[in-house]
Amino acid sequence: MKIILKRLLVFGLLYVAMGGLALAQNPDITFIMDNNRSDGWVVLDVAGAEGVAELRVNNPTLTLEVGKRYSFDFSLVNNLFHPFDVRNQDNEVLLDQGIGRGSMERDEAIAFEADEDVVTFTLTPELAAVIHNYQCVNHEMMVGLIVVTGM
Ligand SMILES: [Cu+2]
Repeated sequence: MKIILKRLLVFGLLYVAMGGLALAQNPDITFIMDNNRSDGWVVLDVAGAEGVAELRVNNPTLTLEVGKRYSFDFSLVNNLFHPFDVRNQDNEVLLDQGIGRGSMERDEAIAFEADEDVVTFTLTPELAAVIHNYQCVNHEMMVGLIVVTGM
């Protein structure tokens, strides 16, 4: 009887742990991105939140909330021409879609993931404290501010 209970407990804990991990990897909010030639980033739509970016204008300010997990969907963007990154106020790269030079990419809590179509990260308090703008690596004009709420 005791063994059965222990097994149930172990499986229960495993189940909870794996559920927690899966949840941590799913974005709360997804920005569907496009580019207006090399003039600007454009947000076509946002899933999971409202009023956090003006849609279909160049380089809208993005409002992000501490603790949420964010995805940026670049399925419609050629990322070879328009690689995305996130920077601090001193223009230093924090998270980088392209070649992995961002200084906060290895932070486990941020759980940064990137490929040619999607960039995903969790806005931890540490990241929120320094995040400032999003930028196309190749085009100076493609830059927009990031505003943080919930600090
Ligand atoms: Cu670009």
